[in-house]
Amino acid sequence: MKHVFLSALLALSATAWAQTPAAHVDVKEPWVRATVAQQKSTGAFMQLTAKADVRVVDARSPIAGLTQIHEMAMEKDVMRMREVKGLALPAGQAVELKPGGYHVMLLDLKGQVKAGDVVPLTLVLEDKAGQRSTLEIKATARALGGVGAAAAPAAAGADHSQHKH
Ligand SMILES: [Cu+2]
Repeated sequence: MKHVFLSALLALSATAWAQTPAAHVDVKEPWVRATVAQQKSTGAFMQLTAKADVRVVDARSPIAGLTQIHEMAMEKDVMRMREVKGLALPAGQAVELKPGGYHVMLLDLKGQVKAGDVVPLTLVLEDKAGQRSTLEIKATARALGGVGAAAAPAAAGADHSQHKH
């Protein structure tokens, strides 16, 4: 009796997992780097922790014409970023998407991203069985210094023009 009950439970949880793997990924502090006028691309960053092994295989955002998963890496002494096919999220391990490392690249931006803007992001996840699901994220735009002195005055201006309605 006990054995049968356990098998049924296991079968149930396996099914639930297959249908909603996205629910098993914890997202911490999602943010997008605010842009200056005319800037055509930016990055999105966050910390992801999956309960079971999954891969981020694609990303989408309505603010970008094209969205890719990128990594920054040294290539012949030069820091470059390049597109990766996917980003593994090993079970129980926090994976950091941060400046200088992995990030979601938002290209062909449809407009300026101002500090405080809420940017919707969708991550497409794939589990070991090849089953895909989506994870909806709301990232907040942050104006950060350190991108270069030229960006600072524009970022300050963006703060002044920010109205919340
Ligand atoms: Cu990039």
